[in-house]
Amino acid sequence: MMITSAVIFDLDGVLTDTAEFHFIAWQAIANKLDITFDREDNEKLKGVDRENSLKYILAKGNLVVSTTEFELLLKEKNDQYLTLIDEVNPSHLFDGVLNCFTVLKKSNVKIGLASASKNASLVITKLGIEHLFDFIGDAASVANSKPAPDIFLSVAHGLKVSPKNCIGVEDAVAGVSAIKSANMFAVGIGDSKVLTQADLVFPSMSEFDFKRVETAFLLSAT
Ligand code: B16
Ligand code: MG
Repeated sequence: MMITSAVIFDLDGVLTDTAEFHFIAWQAIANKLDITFDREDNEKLKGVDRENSLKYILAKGNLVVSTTEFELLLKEKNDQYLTLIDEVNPSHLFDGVLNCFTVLKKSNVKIGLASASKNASLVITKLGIEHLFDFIGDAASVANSKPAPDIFLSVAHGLKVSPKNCIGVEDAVAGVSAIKSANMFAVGIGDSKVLTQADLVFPSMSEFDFKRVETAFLLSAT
């Protein structure tokens, strides 16, 4: 019988909503460059790392900048993002997350974090849940960002479990692709019409039902 060794969570859009802060910070950069950047654009950047997000914005504006300017823009965006997330506190944790973690701990299932954000540890600390993780992945230390499987595989390695015994939880299309490329069972949080690659989708974390996840996981392996 297959046993779930670990559940590996994405951060933004699964445990909390930092997308609005990314949006405000990227829009300020885009405005400065005279490039239109709306919420539709922001949706496309969910799960996409900082460098590739800036590349997307520059391509949208048909703009080419020097390496120095590129680095300065990344720093400016991140400085503003850090100012914005200063207000993050435990009340920003999505409903259902603490309950889900309690169920996993009772079931002896390890908990990992696989975020594309280099600020993930800071956000997790501000949310007051750092102590609940068995391993927190480091986005800065992996070669390829989502949809590549690297961050999910590095977290499985850090947790000392086999990827085939892991379940990944993601809200972004690129993130679900990363989980599937890592050969893990993918749980999507959001719209099943959007997260078509996911093995199972819940509209939000408050509907996450570990029994249903395990049953579907077992069935998928037979
Ligand atoms: P940073 P996730 C991702 O977090 C966000 O969805 C994405 O919008 C952001 O650009 C990326 O982190 C990088 O964040 O600039 O803080 O390193 O969804 O993978 O938890
Ligand atoms: Mg996400």
